[in-house]
Amino acid sequence: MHKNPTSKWAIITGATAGIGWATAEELAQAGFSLILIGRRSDRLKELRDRLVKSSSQNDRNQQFKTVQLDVTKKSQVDDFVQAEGSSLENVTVLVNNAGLAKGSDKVQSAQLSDWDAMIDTNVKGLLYLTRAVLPYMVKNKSGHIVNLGSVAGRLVYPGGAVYCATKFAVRAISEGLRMDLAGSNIRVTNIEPGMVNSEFSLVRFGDQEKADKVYEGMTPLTPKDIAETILWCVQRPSHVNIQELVIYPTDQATIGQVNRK
Ligand code: NDP
Ligand code: 8X3
Repeated sequence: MHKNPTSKWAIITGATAGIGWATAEELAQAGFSLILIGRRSDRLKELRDRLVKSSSQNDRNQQFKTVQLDVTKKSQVDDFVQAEGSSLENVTVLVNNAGLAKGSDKVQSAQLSDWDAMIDTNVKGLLYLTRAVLPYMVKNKSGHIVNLGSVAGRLVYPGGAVYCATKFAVRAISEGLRMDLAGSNIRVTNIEPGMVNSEFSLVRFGDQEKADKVYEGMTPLTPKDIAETILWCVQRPSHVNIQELVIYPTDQATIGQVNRK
């Protein structure tokens, strides 16, 4: 793949913010070389620079590669696979994190473009990357797919029909993958967080004030909380597969029930 690679390579989609960024930092700290995917090239560069700096301080033989890519664009995923070629054999972990909610309108008044964005990113993008990387993992008889589901993949709330549907889909895909991959020694984990203070609500509402209100008076999870959880799942012995992991802030009992000061 690259000169003097470490044996552990992970791909993280949506590495330019929030959970993906924090996961890159955790995995790098644990010695992984990384392929970092996202649409914002300035953020990818900033993240790479940070990782390179801290890894050289640790004197580690790690590599960090950035790929500006929109996971909803199959042609871009194809180009990525083509460019990487058989070097994808070195990838042991795929973190399918890129995802978003757009709006919270009722079905009868929602924007169709919001639905397209959520379905294309959260479901189709996840599938494109998974399909691209899996054959190499199957050949190696080893690998770990970590999907970012959500508590919204277990419960539906008003104004969340389509976002929830995409996360229910992530859960179904994770379960189906485990069945299809039985005997392949490949693990599939579905991480299902509650409220995490990232750019998620800003992207959803397009308004910082509205986004801040979501977490007002309560203590949400941080992206680092989720990243540490992902690393823990990945670091279990290979015979242990954390299939699903639901993680809420202590201040959130369930969707819609939040303790606010
Ligand atoms: P952020 O908005 O902070 O980060 C989302 C990331 O996804 C960004 O790096 C963004 O990068 C990337 N992304 C979005 N669309 C695309 C695309 N088409 N192609 C490539 N990358 C894309 O949100 P979070 O970190 O909170 O979200 C990460 C995941 O966690 C999502 O799947 C989300 O649904 C899930 N989740 C979040 C929760 C929360 O409360 N925050 C709770 C439960 C689950 P860029 O814009 O540069 O492409
Ligand atoms: C994000 C969690 O409750 O905002 O997946 O839908 S929620």
